[in-house]
Amino acid sequence: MRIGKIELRVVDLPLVQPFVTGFGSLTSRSAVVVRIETDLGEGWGDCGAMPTIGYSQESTETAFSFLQKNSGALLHEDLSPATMRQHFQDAAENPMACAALELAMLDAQARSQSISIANVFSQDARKTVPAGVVIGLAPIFELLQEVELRIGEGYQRLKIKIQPDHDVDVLRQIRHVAGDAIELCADANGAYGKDDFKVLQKLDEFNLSYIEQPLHEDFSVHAVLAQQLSTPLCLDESLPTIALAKRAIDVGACSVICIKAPRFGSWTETVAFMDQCHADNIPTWVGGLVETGIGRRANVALAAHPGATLCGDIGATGRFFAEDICAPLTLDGSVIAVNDQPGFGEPPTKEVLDRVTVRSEFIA
Ligand code: OSB
Ligand code: MG
Repeated sequence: MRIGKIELRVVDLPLVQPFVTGFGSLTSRSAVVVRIETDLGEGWGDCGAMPTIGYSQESTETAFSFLQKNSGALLHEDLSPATMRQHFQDAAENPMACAALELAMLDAQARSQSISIANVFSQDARKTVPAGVVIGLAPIFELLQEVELRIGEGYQRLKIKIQPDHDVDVLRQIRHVAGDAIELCADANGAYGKDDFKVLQKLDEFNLSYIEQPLHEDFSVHAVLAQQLSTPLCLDESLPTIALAKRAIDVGACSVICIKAPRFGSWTETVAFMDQCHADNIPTWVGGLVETGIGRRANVALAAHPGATLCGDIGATGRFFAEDICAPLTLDGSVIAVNDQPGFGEPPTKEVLDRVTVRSEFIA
């Protein structure tokens, strides 16, 4: 494929309610959106980089300036989504920016071949994926209300953000309200350290599917913790590359993998990794980065891969945004339908996209 033009935008979408994690309170999501015009047609991608650094070393600003500076090298070259990466030298610092470009190329290619993104990722893609949602940090009274709301909406699995002094008692009350049939897991975003094993052991009683990123420590400390818990460990921030994800499994630092293709820097390499995890019986699930409708659709398509054996952070787009750049994704009972139209299906709504764009640039 040959790219003739690249349109970079920063969009800013207000959240319906603040999303509070250990990284802070997110009240609006600024994100980079990429549109390419190619000899095969148009393609869209969005960038997982968060508005500020914290979750990773990339931000909306660093991703935008990386793409502004470097994506011109792609113009008019004969490229595939895989060979595109050879044009980037400093890509190690900008995995999410690269993944956004790759996604746009995959979308253009899929649209031109009338294949859905889910079928690009797997010929055996599921038709629906289970719906899971993340519940941020909040006072216990609000949390319990949100737990009831989400269960009523149909979610099968709730991921509860935890941190020191917001853990054992919170999960006990949530398990009580949610009942035993709901899948629960906890995400600490690395809030605990090597002296906190005792409190983490207390979480074993709540029958969590896994504890995600409990520690800010290295693999060896996670491996020791894993030995002392009956609850499986899952890593997120500690796995910035696929190579590190493989190593984490090998050294026993975790037994479950949180898949975020933008964090790994490539959608196609992530699919190959999921094929391998599936063959090796390593459970994985697809996480989110509060993406726009483009990235959310890509996440749904990835969650349709047979290697995504656990329910992920795959929820309705209205959970974060009253208005998104794409048509909303909604729950159908307790699942979300996987798009079967070419590429992502219906592209972003031009009128909304223009209204929420705060910065744009054409590379041609
Ligand atoms: O740790 O999984 C995380 C959002 C931004 C950065 C890190 C994380 C998250 C979430 C949100 O938990 C998940 C979602 O997008 O639904
Ligand atoms: Mg996480």
